[in-house]
Amino acid sequence: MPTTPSDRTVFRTCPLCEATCGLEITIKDGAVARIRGDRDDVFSKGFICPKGSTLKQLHEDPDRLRKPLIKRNGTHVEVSWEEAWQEVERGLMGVINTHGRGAVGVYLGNPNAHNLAPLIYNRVWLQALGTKQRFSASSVDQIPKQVSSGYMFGTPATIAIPDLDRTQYILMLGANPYDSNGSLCTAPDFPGRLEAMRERGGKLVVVDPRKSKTAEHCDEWLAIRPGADALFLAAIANTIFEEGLSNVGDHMRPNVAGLDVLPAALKQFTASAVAQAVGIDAETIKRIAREFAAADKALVYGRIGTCTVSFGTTASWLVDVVNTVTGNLDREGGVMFTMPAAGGPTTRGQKGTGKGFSIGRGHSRVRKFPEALGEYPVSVMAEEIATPGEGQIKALITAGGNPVLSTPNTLALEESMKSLEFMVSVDIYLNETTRYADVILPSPSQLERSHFDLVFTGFSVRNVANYSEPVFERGADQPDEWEIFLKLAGIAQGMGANADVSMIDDFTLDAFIGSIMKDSSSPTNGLTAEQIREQLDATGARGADRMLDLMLRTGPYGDGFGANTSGISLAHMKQHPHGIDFGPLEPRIPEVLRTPSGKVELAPQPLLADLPRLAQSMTEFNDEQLVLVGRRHLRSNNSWMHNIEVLIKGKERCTLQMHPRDAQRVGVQDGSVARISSRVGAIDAIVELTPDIRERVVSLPHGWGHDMSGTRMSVAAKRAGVNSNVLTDENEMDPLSGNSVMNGIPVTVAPVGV
Ligand SMILES: Nc1nc2c(c(=O)[nH]1)N[C@H]1C(S)=C(S)[C@@H](COP(=O)(O)OP(=O)(O)OC[C@H]3O[C@@H](n4cnc5c(=O)[nH]c(N)nc54)[C@H](O)[C@@H]3O)O[C@H]1N2
Ligand SMILES: Nc1nc2c(c(=O)[nH]1)N[C@H]1C(S)=C(S)[C@@H](COP(=O)(O)OP(=O)(O)OC[C@H]3O[C@@H](n4cnc5c(=O)[nH]c(N)nc54)[C@H](O)[C@@H]3O)O[C@H]1N2
Ligand code: SF4
Ligand SMILES: [Mo]
Repeated sequence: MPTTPSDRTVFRTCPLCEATCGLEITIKDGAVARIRGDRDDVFSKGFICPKGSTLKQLHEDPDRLRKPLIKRNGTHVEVSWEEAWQEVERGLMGVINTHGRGAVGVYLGNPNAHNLAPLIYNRVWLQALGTKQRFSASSVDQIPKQVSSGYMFGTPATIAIPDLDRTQYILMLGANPYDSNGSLCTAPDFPGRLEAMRERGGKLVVVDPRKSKTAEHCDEWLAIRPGADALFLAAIANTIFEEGLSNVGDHMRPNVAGLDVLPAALKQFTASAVAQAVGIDAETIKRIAREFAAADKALVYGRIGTCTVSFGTTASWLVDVVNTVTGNLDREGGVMFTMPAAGGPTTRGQKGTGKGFSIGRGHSRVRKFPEALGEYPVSVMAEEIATPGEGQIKALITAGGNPVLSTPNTLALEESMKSLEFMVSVDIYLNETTRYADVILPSPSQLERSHFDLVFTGFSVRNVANYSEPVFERGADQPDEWEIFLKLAGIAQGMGANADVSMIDDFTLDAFIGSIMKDSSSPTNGLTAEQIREQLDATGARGADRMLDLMLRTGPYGDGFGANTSGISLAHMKQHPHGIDFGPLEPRIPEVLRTPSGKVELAPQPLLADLPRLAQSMTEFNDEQLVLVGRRHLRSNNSWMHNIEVLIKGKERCTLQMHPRDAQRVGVQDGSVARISSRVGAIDAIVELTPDIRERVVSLPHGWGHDMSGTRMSVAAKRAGVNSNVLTDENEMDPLSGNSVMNGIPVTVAPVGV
């Protein structure tokens, strides 16, 4: 723990989104006086968005939990940590002893990906629990991209990242980085980087049913029909093949497999065959294909809008197919692979080949959906809780997640949650989800913990690393987040509420050292496990920091415990509060691959096998049907930054955007309240007319609906908005990954009170 003189300036990475901006935080009289962008940050160079400075308000938010809560007679009351842990032991072990370990369900939410301790320790308590009923926000987000990348490159962490700063042509689908600041492409000041590309003569094409803020700043906007990106990309690839424009490049030629079967597999997806279903005319599709193939350095980038649809995995695959067949995979200005400082699946083990990737190690109990990445789709969570029988979920643990607002068919999920025998949440608020918890365990504030972006240093547009020490000391009895997770692990192992977390931590570390020693590619300078342990302990670090030190030192830029004297360690990172820049991305194929063939698999069998379904979608669309898509706003963050007054004030944001002609057809007016209904539910929202949206498409943001009883978010409750996931349908999924369909939901819109 650093000591905390009352006046000082510290530097820290913002943990709120994937952009990982550097912050300069001025402390006066022991409190945050100001937060602004860190101009010396090696990556963000002073860029910040309106959310970054609100870490002050978040830290000071009186509604943020500082003590554990236990539900007594329907009301949450503050208790000591000791009491909370005893309750967790009683409740959790009660369920495990009666119904078995398979009766415990787990849901992990998005903030886990931005938080060092859970990234290291979640697997420890999950292993201790020994349940297969695992769910996460991945299956309402990026899992299709991970599945397609797993098939193509060998691991689900091997994701090809846009080389934004050197490209000359971006075909962007279903992403709006002007509001989201980017995803699966860590690039602080993403908008600035796009503008720089256009200034150097590059072209930005945005494919989005809505004229998003990014589309307002592009060279060409294509208003695609929701869900049709896979067809669009198939036709782009088809045109490239048909017109002889394919060229994978000399560097890639020996490293790709499946190129021979692709042209035939995609033969039926001609521009004219898909045009109607896609909603973009054939000539435009062909022109974009030609432009893309002719561009000096070009890349396709697809995100949420391409993933949370029923062809999510197919679209994600075709993104990389188009990149590869135009010679833009693994080359400057195309898509490339980041080299993460703390190492990971793309740096460890044998280089250039591996076990490859598959799904389906087990199936969900009720709907028999295949496992992917060690979890089941969150779309099946409610039925796993609600359906009686062996393996039914009776206890639920949520950590950093708000599935009630974030996952499909809220009403069904909530109904199921009422039947749980026990629920515990690790969270910082009493919100729509945690109100169901019997025990809520608060994480320390974002400013009371160390930070290192284990995930996003693997997906960034430059090779960078940045470590932040805690700004403030934790409150007297507030455990660190890793201690919370290891206590959970101890309890799940039957060690009880008094489980010794430092002992479990030592044990976990020793196991990790053991696995690194087994990996001959890890530099350990010939030391024994004991010597490594001694060196790590000598720094005084424990928990997440000590584990991070081990990862950094044995990572690709590490000091290897002396093997590389100019290499990095945690101590080294602490001397660089503005981060370290290891330079632009460099070609990594074939070394990065972990496929059994040692090649990029351009035509994975599961994707070829699903092409008939894609072909069917060319004819199965309904031009009359209104469909709902989502959107994000810069001043919001999924469901949970809505209790910050400075972010939430101003114009109402939770509105139903709609084309004036659609409004006329259904009889609603600008500013009036409309009822939106889907197969599973109905909500009322204020209509906002705009010509900047494709006809028959309406848009509503997610993460709202804060007017539920029993929560403690006083600011959010005043600007509640409505929950769009009352409308999303748990039966609509991407069959290849289990991802929920969150975009393109069939709805009707009608005036309220008529
Ligand atoms: N309709 C629709 N639904 C969507 C989407 C969409 O586009 N449309 N997007 C989806 C996407 S991409 C995502 S990622 C998911 C997000 O889904 P979730 O992760 O389930 O939801 P969040 O809103 O991120 O909720 C984060 C929770 O973590 C808590 N929290 C915040 N910081 C911390 C912390 O440091 N520690 C702990 N322990 N808890 C913390 C918050 O209080 C909140 O309860 O939503 C998905 N839902
Ligand atoms: N301010 C803010 N920033 C965030 C978040 C936030 O909630 N608020 N959430 C964070 C998270 S968890 C994530 S995953 C990222 C997501 O980051 P992005 O992927 O950039 O997500 P969005 O901003 O929702 O942009 C998705 C776009 O897809 C469009 N779209 C919808 N359906 C389709 C379709 O079928 N095809 C195509 N081509 N487009 C479609 C929508 O109109 C929308 O403009 O943002 C992160 N950053
Ligand atoms: S863009 Fe993201 S990382 Fe940067 S300040 Fe905003 S919320 Fe934080
Ligand atoms: Mo997300």
